[in-house]
Amino acid sequence: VLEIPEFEHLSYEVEEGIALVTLKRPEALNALSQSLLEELAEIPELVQQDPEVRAVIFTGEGKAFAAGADLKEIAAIKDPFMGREYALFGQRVFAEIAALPVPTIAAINGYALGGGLELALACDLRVAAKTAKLGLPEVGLGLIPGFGGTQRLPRLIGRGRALDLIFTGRHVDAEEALFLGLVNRVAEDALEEAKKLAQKILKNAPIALALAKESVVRGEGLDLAEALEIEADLFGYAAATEDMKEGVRAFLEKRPPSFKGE
Ligand code: CO8
Repeated sequence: VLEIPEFEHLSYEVEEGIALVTLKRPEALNALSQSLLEELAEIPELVQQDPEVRAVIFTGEGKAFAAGADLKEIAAIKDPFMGREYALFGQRVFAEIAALPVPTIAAINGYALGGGLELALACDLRVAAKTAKLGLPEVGLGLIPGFGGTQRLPRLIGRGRALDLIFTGRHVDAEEALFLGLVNRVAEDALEEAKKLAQKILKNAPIALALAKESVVRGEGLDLAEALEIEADLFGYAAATEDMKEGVRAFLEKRPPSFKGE
């Protein structure tokens, strides 16, 4: 039986294969305090221990997804070593989220700024509410993005577009975020739309989903020839699954497939 810890700053619920992680510090616009980050750090293990969980959605309570790292704590950083440790801690937490084998979606219900946007960038997909505002305002505070933003944003939307956001620190609305490729979908209700997207994804073969993600993630940063070899290896694994036989048989028999994750 899985022990779900008592969280103070977030909630964790699993429903129909989807784990929902809700940041709960609405009084501080879900600013990522050290204690909130420590709780977030427990999520990847919880997800991986539970075979029922086939997708994860991150969202925020109230009017923000997360308005960044906690500026009261940042104000206490005294020297470069402390700053570096602080950045490394957040980076490690987000790297573990990014490395989850199941699809992850950020349901951006409101502000996603600084560390908040960096959490969304560590997810595979992003769905924004029409009223959401996204940005990396760090340079306006004399800082730079430190939880992965200078690396994940240019990889996602390209260097020029990323540097526009990083240099100006401006907030972009959902419509512009969609145009930039920063979010995948815009909807009235980000969480509802994220759930629909997860349900659609979960109709597909689970091993194939994990292998597809692995191929994309491992290929990043490699040259094309090496990355294509990884794709071929992983394609081989997928082709040897029971689900592959079922998927192809179902197509030929003109019926929906019934995948077992085998
Ligand atoms: N940290 C702490 N508290 C916050 C934060 C935050 N990031 N954001 C908002 N709050 C608090 C406010 O202080 C306020 O508290 P109180 O009611 O006690 O005064 C409460 O949340 C509500 O906020 P506002 O009254 O400001 O709400 P508005 O609707 O007027 O404005 C904004 C909303 C525009 C989102 C505004 O709150 C804002 O600009 N927040 C700061 C956004 C920001 O700059 N984020 C980036 C932080 S830096 C960062 O994330 C770096 C990550 C990498 C770190 C690595 C470093 C080594």
